[in-house]
Amino acid sequence: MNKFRYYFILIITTLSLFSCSKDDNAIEEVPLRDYGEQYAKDNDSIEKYLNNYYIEEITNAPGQPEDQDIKMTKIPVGGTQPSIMSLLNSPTFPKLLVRNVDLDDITYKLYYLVLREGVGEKPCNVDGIFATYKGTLLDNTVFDQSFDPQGLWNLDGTGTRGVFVEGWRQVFPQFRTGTYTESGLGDGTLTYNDFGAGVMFLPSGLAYYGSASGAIPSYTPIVFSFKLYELRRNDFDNDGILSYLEDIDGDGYVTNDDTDGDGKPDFNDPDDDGDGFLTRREITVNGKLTAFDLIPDCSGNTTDPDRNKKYLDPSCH
Ligand SMILES: [Ca+2]
Ligand SMILES: [Ca+2]
Ligand SMILES: [Ca+2]
Ligand SMILES: [Ca+2]
Repeated sequence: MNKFRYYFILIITTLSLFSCSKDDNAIEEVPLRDYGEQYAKDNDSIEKYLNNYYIEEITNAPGQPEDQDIKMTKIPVGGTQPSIMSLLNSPTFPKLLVRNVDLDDITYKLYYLVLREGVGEKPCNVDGIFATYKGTLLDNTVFDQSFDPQGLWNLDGTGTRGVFVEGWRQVFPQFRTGTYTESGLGDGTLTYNDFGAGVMFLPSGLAYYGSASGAIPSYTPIVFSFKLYELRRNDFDNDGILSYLEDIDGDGYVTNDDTDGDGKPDFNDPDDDGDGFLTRREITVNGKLTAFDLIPDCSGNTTDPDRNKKYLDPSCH
């Protein structure tokens, strides 16, 4: 079960005009809907949107806050505008892509639009990201937005700006940050260019599912357009190895890498190789953490790029 998923208890207060009943106040745990059935409905709604809406405009304004803003509009009756769905796997940008996400015993098709990939680094799925976004329902009603490029969101779910939407963790690792420079105004204003920008179309199972959130009703698919400006590397388990460096298979996601097979992925396991010695202790020499690139294998080798670093080697500590 996904550790970031949370559940809720709906408290139902029954008010009776005939107040003698012992059942006046009952607390009832409402079971969540079947994930597969709900996903089928959500996917229908999302695909209908993708087939019936087109991209009316993508703002091209380098260095301006509105750069890469997108306006998606319903195709009018008789209209010949190409639908968003017609951009599926397009060789040019904007392109619509699909990512398969296995969760809750089903495989979600996660549609996302790439307006621009970005030129910088990719966040892993538990890093911090500096991003702006606009969230809408499938009728284009805006439920939330943030315009601050220096707003930090923690994909690992920690802190006051921890992200609880699984779709964000799935989509952001497919994009890159951009570049920024001082605006020259001397007031600390930054000008951003070439950042990653896109739109994600999330079934409720990859968003808030059975929980209503603000203006989002429960069991509702949602859409986020977003811009990824910068990132911050996290060390979720504080073992001295940044989370993104615990991505052993290099796919950009650290939740599927578990060196000792104990069910706790390396990014969330303080003893990665399960030898009983904490990773942090294995990479500390004379009270100082060894730089990641210089961590030796069991023989002391620090240069072979294919060496098995000692904190991942259970026969060595
Ligand atoms: Ca770590
Ligand atoms: Ca991985
Ligand atoms: Ca483990
Ligand atoms: Ca260890």
